Amino acid sequence: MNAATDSRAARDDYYRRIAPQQLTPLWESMAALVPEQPRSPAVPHLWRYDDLRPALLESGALITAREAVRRVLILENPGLAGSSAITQSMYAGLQLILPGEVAPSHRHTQTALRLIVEGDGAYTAVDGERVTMRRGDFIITPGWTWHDHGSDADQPVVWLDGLDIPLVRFFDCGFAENLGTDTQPVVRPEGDSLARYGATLMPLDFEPRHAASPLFAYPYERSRDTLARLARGGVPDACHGYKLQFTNPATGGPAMPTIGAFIQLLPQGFVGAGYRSTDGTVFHVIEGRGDYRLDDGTFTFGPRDTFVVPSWVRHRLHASEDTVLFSFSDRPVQRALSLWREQRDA
Ligand code: 1HN
Repeated sequence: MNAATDSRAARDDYYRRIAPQQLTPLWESMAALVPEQPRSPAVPHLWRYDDLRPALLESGALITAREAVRRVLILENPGLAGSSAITQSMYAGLQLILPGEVAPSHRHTQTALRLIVEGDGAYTAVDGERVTMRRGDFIITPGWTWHDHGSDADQPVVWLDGLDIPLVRFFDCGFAENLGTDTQPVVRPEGDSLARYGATLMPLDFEPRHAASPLFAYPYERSRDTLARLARGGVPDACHGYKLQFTNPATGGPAMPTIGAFIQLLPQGFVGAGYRSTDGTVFHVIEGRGDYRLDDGTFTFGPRDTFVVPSWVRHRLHASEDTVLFSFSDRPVQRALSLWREQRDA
């Protein structure tokens, strides 16, 4: 027996003997515990809306929104099977509500966002105010605020949900409760928060009720117009085209404390430079077509598709038409903890 096999056998024997004491040797796992750079188990993936839409609509005949509480198909990352996660920290799903249905009021410590994918005329109520949802609108549900959804539309309405579920699970700080009624009392008229907080004006007596934006609905009409004006007036970023962050107007910071949300315009013919960042990011195509190129493959996207780029995976965005992408990630958390990094090829 040579020295190497002898030490291997001796070490394995040692590991077996210490295991019952819940002890393991750091030197066997050090490189994996402290990698030289992120190597996410999450993988890039694209969900083509036209392909999944039949299954989503079929769920409408299987269960009501009331029985389901939320009738959602989870977009689970193929590299994170069983976790209900699309990145290590974020959850995403597509929610269906049919004409006349109600998704009953509840609240939880998880923060949620919605991006309306298909159909106009459903509504969501958040913290005493109702807003009608239209395609492309961005809506937030701050943690621990009552929220319920309903639909007066004459067709199915679908939106993308993004929540910080894996992050809250990691910290073991999830709480939830049902209001016990379908809908919460609506105490302010529709459009109230947009008027108060969405017009570069703030009430003098404004006191934050939580860390998230007091403006809870960001109409697509406005963000689309802003992007169009930016594109007329300036030069696109080499990696991102024209990209903006949804902000909390009271702070200028991100709209939610745990989730960063962004919207960007890639003009027709845009060929983005390589980019990677430590915040694994979920993209949703509001309009347009293009592809994102990875070092080892290309995904082609069209309207209403959703795709994910994990942490530190280099990618380049190309647009064959004027394209508007919505995206979200855990960037505010990483930045608050001084962990966030990015690398640009240009
Ligand atoms: C939730 O409350 C909603 O309010 C959507 O629409 C998805 C996933 C897990 C837990 C709560 C919603 C959710 C959720």
